[in-house]
Amino acid sequence: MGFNPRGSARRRNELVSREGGRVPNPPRSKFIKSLAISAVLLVLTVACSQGDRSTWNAAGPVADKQLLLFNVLVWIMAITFILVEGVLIYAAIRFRARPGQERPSQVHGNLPLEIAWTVIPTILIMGLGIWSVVALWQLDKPPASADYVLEVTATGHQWWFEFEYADAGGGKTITTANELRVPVDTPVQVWLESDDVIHSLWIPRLAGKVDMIPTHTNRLWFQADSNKIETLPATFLGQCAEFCGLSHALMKFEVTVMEQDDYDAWVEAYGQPSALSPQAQQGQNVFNANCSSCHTATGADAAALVDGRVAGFLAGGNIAPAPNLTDLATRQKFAAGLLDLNEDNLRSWLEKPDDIKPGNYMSARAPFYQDGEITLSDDDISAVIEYLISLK
Ligand code: HEC
Ligand SMILES: [Cu+2]
Repeated sequence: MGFNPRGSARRRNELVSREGGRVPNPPRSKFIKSLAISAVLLVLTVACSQGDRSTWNAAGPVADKQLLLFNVLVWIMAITFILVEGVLIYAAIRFRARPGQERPSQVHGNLPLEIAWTVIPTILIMGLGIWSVVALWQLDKPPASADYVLEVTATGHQWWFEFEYADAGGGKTITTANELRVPVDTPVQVWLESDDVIHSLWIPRLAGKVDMIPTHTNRLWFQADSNKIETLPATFLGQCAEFCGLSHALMKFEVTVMEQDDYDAWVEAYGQPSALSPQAQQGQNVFNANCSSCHTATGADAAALVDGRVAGFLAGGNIAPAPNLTDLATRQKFAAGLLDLNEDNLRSWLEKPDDIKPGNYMSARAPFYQDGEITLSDDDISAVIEYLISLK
């Protein structure tokens, strides 16, 4: 038999404590602890809803639709929960067993009640279900009535985002990283892919979260509405929303919403060679010798380079898929939205990328890193930084 009187006697003795005093009641301190943890979690969740990453601050039709669906679901669920639990708690207290009480009258069945609590939930669940499915279809692709849709392919990499525009405007192909630029009031269709593991694209104020799955293309669309944005250009924060490894939490990006004219100017300027200072020219040589096996800095990636990188990645060689740096100096941030773009931060990134992004595939694979520290000379580092900040 499972019952062990000696064991439980020993346990009871321990509760009276070695000093002979009474031990505090454990369930109660547990209750206080969980109350404290809940309070902290509540504060944290509230903090999450602040600022540029708040889903409650929708800035376009897709985010609006998601928010409405969310609000209606949550309110219906909250009201149902409070009603049902309220009646349950009331009944449990009001009709609890009392000493000396007689056996209460036994009731069997109540047809009107039973019909009501079958029909009401059925209507609620069917209604919400149909609405959710219709919303899902609508969130997939832009309305057919749109006369222009910008198409972008977003690829998730450990741990950064690549954005390719097959036609960014005027037939120009653009590849960039970690900053998605779009014109305001324009529907954007995003094709979602992954190069390694599953990631998820999420721009809380605009759209998301949809998984980026290797060998399978998903899609979402969004639009930023000028009447919901105070000033342009406006920045919307994005984040990978599917755990994808060591630096997942550091895998961010930005969506920059621009006036059409500013966007067109960016497309126009992309990849145009700019005049380099002598130091930047030296930097270009350093770049070509050390960095261009993984990075491109002159226009969209050549297909051969992409294939070579993927092959090298699979073979575990000295190369890895890496952000296209052609327009690096026009970005506000780099290293997947982590650092402001300036010379000091570029230096920190180059010198010890692991301090910024643990497990990154730059210091893991580039031959000029030893134990995560750069072996290039100070002179070369300064020169390559000068080159990087001339990439516009
Ligand atoms: C082995 C391939 C490889 C080599 C060689 C390499 N990098 Fe990288 N680099 C990467 C990868 C991968 C990332 C993305 C890391 C991440 O965000 O997780 C990266 C990120 C960067 C970034 C940030 C880009 C962005 O859009 O956020 C800069 C800047 C950069 N590298 C500069 C350089 C320079 C300069 C050199 C040469 C001195 C170099 N890299 C050599 C693979 C490489
Ligand atoms: Cu991730």
